[in-house]
Amino acid sequence: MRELLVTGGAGFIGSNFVRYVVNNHPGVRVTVLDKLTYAGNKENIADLLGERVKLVVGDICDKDLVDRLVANAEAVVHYAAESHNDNSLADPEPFIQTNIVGTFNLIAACAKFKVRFHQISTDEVYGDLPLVTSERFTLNSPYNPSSPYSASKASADMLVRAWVRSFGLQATISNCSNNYGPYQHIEKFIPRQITNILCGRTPKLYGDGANIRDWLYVEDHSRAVWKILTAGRIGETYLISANCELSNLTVLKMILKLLDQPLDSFEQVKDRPGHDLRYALDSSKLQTELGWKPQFTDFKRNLSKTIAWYQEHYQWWEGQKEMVEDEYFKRGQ
Ligand code: NAD
Ligand code: TDX
Repeated sequence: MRELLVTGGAGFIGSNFVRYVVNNHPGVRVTVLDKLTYAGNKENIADLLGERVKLVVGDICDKDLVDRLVANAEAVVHYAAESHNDNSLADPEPFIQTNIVGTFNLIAACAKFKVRFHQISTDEVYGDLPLVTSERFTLNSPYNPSSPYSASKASADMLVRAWVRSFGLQATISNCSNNYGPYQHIEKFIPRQITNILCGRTPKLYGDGANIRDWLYVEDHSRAVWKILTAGRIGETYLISANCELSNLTVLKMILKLLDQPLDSFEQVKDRPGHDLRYALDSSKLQTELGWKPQFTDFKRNLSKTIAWYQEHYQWWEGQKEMVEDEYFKRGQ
């Protein structure tokens, strides 16, 4: 793998992956294809741009551009997406375009030019689990998405599977749990609460905060994707998780404590419609077959590192804060 095309490489997880590749796999060159939507930021990869990393600003829905770039790649790692559930409830249309039509363009081009494809997906395609069980989603769990976002990701995964079977697409899929770490957009739960506190706003908890998410530090995700890309079996799906289940209330209280705030200094706001209760994934196939193990397993320590990153990068997020919070305010959140 010497020539990678990384879609969405200027977003949160994509930019962390590009950084991981540059730091750990010399000899690999990366072309990032990113539309630079509100969620994409050239700054995320600015220090990497040069001989090994190029940025093409463009849309995965642009067939001609996708064909041109895929024809020159050895593999495509597909991160580009509209990624926020709340936005998909307010305006689903861009999710259908980017997540479904955009993925279709990429896999059609990869099949045409015989280029290896890796689909980045989410645990949310499986729907949710009850709060009080030890059950986890496995590769046998049926797809049962709840929101327009997760339905669009599920649709994209299904297209990839069909292209593997019908057109011989050389593809793998990974479904990952909730990521956290540097460069995550401040619309998402953890950075929203950190930056709320840093700029004197009250943290906002949906409903009673009992909902559970399964947290993974973003660098562990990058290592897993590299393993699957280079050693995964074609046509297979791998689930990525570090078994770090925490309720939203627990995470919020950890953030408050790490920032020396009273533990009750948050506001309960309107719950998300259709709010998934609990996610949990069984990643044993990735662990036993490909030898991946999460390395960043101390959640409190990595949360603290993440808080420090937002403290040290005010200029990265403060320009967007008011706009993001105005949107939430309009939705009662
Ligand atoms: P993000 O919103 O931070 O980044 C998405 C990137 O895609 C941005 O840079 C944006 O500009 C780009 N993009 C959007 N539409 C595009 C288009 N039409 N053409 C080209 N580029 C476009 O998202 P993220 O949180 O980094 O998620 C990346 C991927 O990982 C997504 O596919 C998401 O479904 C998946 N995922 C995310 C999580 C998570 O916890 N955030 C967990 C599992 C899977
Ligand atoms: O202000 C908030 N208060 C709150 O209580 C926000 C923004 C969220 N929440 C809750 C909703 C969820 O239960 O926190 C939890 C996490 O919310 P998000 O950060 O919006 O993530 P989630 O909806 O779980 O989806 C994430 O993980 C799976 C990513 O955004 C998806 O792209 C990924 O597929």
